[in-house]
Amino acid sequence: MGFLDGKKILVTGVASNRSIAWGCADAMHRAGAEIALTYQNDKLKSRVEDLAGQCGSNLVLPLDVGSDAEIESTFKALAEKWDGLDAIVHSIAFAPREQLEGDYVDAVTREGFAAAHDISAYSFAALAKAGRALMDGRNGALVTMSYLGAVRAVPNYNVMGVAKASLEANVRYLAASLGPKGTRVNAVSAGPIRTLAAAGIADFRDMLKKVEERTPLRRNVTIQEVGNAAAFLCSDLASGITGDVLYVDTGYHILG
Ligand code: 0WD
Repeated sequence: MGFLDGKKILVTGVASNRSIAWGCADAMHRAGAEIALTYQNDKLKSRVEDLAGQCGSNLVLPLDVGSDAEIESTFKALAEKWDGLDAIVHSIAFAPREQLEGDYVDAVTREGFAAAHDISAYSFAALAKAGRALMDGRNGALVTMSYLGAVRAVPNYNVMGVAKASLEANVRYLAASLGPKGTRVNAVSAGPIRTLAAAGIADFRDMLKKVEERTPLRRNVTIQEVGNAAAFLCSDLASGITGDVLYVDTGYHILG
């Protein structure tokens, strides 16, 4: 018996076996869930199909959240395979690389700001909207991935931190909006993890080292640990939790 037995979960944002989304899919599969994965573009297709196979799934769909038409067709394709959906994991972020280094005021541009907010924050609401019909009446859950830069000015994180603040506000507004239908909405705020997306942040290695030296548990978090927390939030064990941000960062956020 797994605590996600019988649940159907759509996991977005798998780009490699280092992706946080992969940690989520793997943890959820081990807890008994049936998994569908999405890939952003054709370059990632075969890699994501391989990973889906490792969690017992052959349901792999294209999804670029920058396109409304693609969001619509992904959920249409999902509805042809599944009669309902219990949870969506949103593990997607993007900002132009030049936004993620140096002084915030120097780096930020109208275009960079818009792109970061569109792909990293609006897309969560867009998935909630598109998935609503399939999730209706199932006491489902939405989970997204945030970072401490949403609430603190973290060097080099810049406009991505502003977009994460928007994402966390999105969690609260979506929770208020979808709660009456029984759908819960939460975020996991993960500590830094070396992934493809993290490689775009200047001095990321220093960030990992600084966390390791200071954080209460004296080590960085893993995608397995983030995946386990996301699995819990998607499960009935978390039935009383919505609109919240759960820190999975070996305790770093409590430090002064
Ligand atoms: O330290 C970290 N790695 C942390 C990441 C700490 C705290 C939070 N996060 C967040 C990220 O901001 C993101 O929201 O976790 C989420 C997942 O990030 P990740 O696992 O660190 O990164 P990665 O494995 O690169 O997956 C993110 C993927 C993209 O990968 P690349 O590197 O190719 O940009 O998001 C996907 C894409 O596959 N993505 C999109 N998917 C659909 N449509 C789009 C898009 N337009 N843009 C990016």
